[in-house]
Amino acid sequence: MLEVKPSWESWQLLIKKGRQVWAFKPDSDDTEKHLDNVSSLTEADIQQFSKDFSFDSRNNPNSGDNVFRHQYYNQNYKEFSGSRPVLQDAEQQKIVDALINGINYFSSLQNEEGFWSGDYGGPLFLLPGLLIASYITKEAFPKPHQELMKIYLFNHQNQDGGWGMHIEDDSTMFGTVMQYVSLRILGLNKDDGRLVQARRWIMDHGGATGIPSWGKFYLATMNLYHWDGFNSLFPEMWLFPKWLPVHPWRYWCHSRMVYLPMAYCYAHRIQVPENELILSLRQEIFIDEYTEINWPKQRNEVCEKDSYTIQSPVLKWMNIFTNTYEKFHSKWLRKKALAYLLDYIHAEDLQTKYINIGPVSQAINSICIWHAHGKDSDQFQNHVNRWYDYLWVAEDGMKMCGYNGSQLWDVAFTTRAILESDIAQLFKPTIEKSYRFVEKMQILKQHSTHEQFFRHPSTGGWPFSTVDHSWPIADCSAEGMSTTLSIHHSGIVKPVVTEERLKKAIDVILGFQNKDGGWATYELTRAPKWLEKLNPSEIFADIMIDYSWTECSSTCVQTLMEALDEYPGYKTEKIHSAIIQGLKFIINKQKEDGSWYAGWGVCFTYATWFAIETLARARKKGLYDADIIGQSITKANGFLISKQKLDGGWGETYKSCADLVYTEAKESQVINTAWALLSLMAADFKNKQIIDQGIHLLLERQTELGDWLQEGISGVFNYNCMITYSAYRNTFPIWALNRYYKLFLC
Ligand code: LAN
Repeated sequence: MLEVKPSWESWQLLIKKGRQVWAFKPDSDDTEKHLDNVSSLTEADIQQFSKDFSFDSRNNPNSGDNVFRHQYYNQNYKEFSGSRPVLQDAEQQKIVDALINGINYFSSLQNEEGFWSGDYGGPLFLLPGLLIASYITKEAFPKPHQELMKIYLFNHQNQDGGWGMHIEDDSTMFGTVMQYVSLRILGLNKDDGRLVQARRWIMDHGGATGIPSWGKFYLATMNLYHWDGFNSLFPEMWLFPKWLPVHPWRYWCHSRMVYLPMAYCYAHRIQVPENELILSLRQEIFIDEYTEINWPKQRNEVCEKDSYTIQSPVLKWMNIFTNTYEKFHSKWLRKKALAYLLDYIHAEDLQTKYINIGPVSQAINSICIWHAHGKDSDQFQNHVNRWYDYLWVAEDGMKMCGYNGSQLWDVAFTTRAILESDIAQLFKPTIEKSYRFVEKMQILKQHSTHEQFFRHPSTGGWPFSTVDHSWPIADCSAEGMSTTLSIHHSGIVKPVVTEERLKKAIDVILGFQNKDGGWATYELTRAPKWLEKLNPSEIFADIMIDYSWTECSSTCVQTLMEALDEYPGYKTEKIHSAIIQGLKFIINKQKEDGSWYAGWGVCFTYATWFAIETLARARKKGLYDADIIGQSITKANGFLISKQKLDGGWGETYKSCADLVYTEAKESQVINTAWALLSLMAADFKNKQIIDQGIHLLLERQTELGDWLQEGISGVFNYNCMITYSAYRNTFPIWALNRYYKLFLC
């Protein structure tokens, strides 16, 4: 049995159709009733919370997802009772045993619906956004949630008193001021020693005037920053003709869906009325007297700890224009633009069943809907209901996740990892459950407002999380399809996903290919690269348009290769040419040292795995010039070997992503090791000793239960913010061991 601390037990994860919400002492397992019993928190409960959720982030700021894992393990774990392959060689037997234990352990965490829940935290600016929304709308979180949020925020305070943008980050003004304000909203006294220390950090770094623009926005809604200190968001640009390259329909959907409600709040100058807390906070976070601050001068002030991208001259000029327009704007046009923004938010709400595309837009949309329809409106209450889809409880407290989960993504990878060899036949129930889930998550219809609001065709695609979220993503669609096919081929289930549905998936994947031959995330690239010059965020790079990525392109090419085999005769020429263009794109992205840079994982080992896997498959199928592929793979192998550590493993830190250079972690990391091993094995790398050393590290690091410990963070977005993928520590070591088993042991 694993230890479940007393107060962990009072939190239960409720599941429905992929939805996952944590409920405090729930009366039933109905997700809709997760708030029914939350008033029963006692003083003793609170004390127990602070004992049971004490967490030392100096050791490792990444929690191990133990609240969920220990509960599930205790409820579901069964000794493996199937017939294990028996090998002559004791060392080899250890590898098979590690593989079986790894799958057996992880299967115990799969729920009845067939997916793996998990922590998807990491960024530290999300929870504050939601707390600010809850403060403005006076829709407070229940006490138990508030207590656990406080614990989380303190658990991630850095030694210097500040907070970073994500859990591994050094302190920044954005991180520090946002957590500081959050803690004050949650009722902490300003004289609390930890807040005093945080204030010192803020003052030592120039005060909150230098918070980056997203922070300025949140502070403005809190009446802690004058709206004059914020560059205009020019809501009228939504009324531009669609052919203009700067029309926001062309932005990357996440930027579009964040700047949309931000523009609404800006135009209405939404702000909470002054009150005691606000007046006090104004004295706590600024160096100068609040009323004396020259606000327009602060618009472009950014603390140097935060500055990641620098404002371009084009953006500066545009700001001068839009800020001037703001002074004289036409009331009629403004009204029209605001009506349009609200219609758009309504459509997004209906399309996503109020989940919304992501955590930032969910919180800001909630504010807009509250402003437009009031606290008691169904629309607002539906939003509030979905706030809980983003919250997660782990041993470091309650956090807000980067999405409403990574359900489909994790099922796809994990299932494919198990299906890598015949070992899967020993885990039929796991695969059957996965199949049920993947089948249910395919997007089969789209909302009537889809086209009107610039959505890319969805039907046949798969999302990253759940079908209710319903934004399909290029590589998630490909993963969904590949997983379905792999399960069909295993013979473990009776197929129910029809040929027609899979052909729709192929169409979706084809429809996502860009002119440059690659694949982006949710949509096609809709505007030229120079639009990036208008990126106003200061803290993220490449957020303006949806770019083609090595990882997304690789997955799509792999799935299209499978489609060729599966449905010979179906759009063969088109698929063939899409594959060739895709391969060219991938080869062109290879760096001089043989590696690929990743946009969504940490980092070079991640993208290199995707690329090699794809190129090696293309080589086997004879789909591309063998010499060119051969050279590329040889170079990539050279890169990987050069990065192997003395203990046989590989390890990168998040700095690889932010600095764009390979940054070695002090210790090897099992996830990086698994990616490197998967690549080398896919490439038929001949020096087996190197592979053996890596496999040895995976075995050494495996716990007795068959788990691996959580090490460094492994996901990223927009180069500069990191995000947790809690399933990766199991999925990828399992996958690497299983490939080794297939190639060398059976
Ligand atoms: C994700 C999560 C999944 C990820 C993959 C599918 C892994 C990737 O291959 C493509 C990009 C995608 C879909 C992705 C894009 C950016 C997201 C949505 C996230 C990292 C999860 C959270 C992040 C989102 C932008 C966070 C909110 C912050 C903003 C800057 C708006």
